[in-house]
Amino acid sequence: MTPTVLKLGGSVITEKDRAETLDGAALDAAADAVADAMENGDLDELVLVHGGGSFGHHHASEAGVSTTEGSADAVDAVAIHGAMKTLNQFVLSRLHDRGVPALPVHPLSAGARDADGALDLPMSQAATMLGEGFVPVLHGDVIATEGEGVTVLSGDEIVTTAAESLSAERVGLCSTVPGVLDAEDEVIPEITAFADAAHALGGSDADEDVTGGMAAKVRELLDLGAPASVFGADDIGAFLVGENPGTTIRGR
Ligand code: IP8
Repeated sequence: MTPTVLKLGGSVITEKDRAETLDGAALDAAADAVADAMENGDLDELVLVHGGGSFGHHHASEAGVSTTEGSADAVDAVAIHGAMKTLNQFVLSRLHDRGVPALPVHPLSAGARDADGALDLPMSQAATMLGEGFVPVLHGDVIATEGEGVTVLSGDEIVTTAAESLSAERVGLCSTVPGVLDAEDEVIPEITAFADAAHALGGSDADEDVTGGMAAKVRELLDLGAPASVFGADDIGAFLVGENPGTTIRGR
């Protein structure tokens, strides 16, 4: 099994500045690219992950919940989780419209974090789904966290966990920018150590993103066994057919 793991950034598929608003055209284009790659036999196995955009981040920021600040309020937790399930349903239905056999995996019901922040997110559902020809679709979520109630689990952390557990061959992060940008806003083609890009990496460009920006992504991707690509929405198709658009991050 050599799956490809692709994350659709929440800012790509939603209007990030308006609460719970989908970017339908962007999601359609992403779903087209996935359907084309599967139909043409370019993909062996695919795991999709999507972020929160104006669904999860809006509710998380209202409730004051982040990856480190928890909440013991079940109503707040369900508001965040419910918004993410709504977004997940949009993603699934656009994929189903194109014949992609997508199935949801909701992290809140699957995993937990211990008091040291270590994530336990079993991938047996996703692995079995892949074996049965499905495309598992995971999403950023809230997750039960020892000593904190629930905290936010970002899609990026799911990507790295899924990539390691499922021995992914390739990892792609589709973002609102065409790659990791240098000080002149040019795409850095390859990063093999954080120092390659440290001077150019700032925080996230949206105030309500509670899970950190490009710097955090690069650090996590450098730790992966598989090469990872960071690219913009126009390059989803190129990535899925095996090209290396945007920035390629190879840590090991
Ligand atoms: O957009 C965050 O996922 P991300 C999900 O991948 C929530 O950081 C619930 C805010």
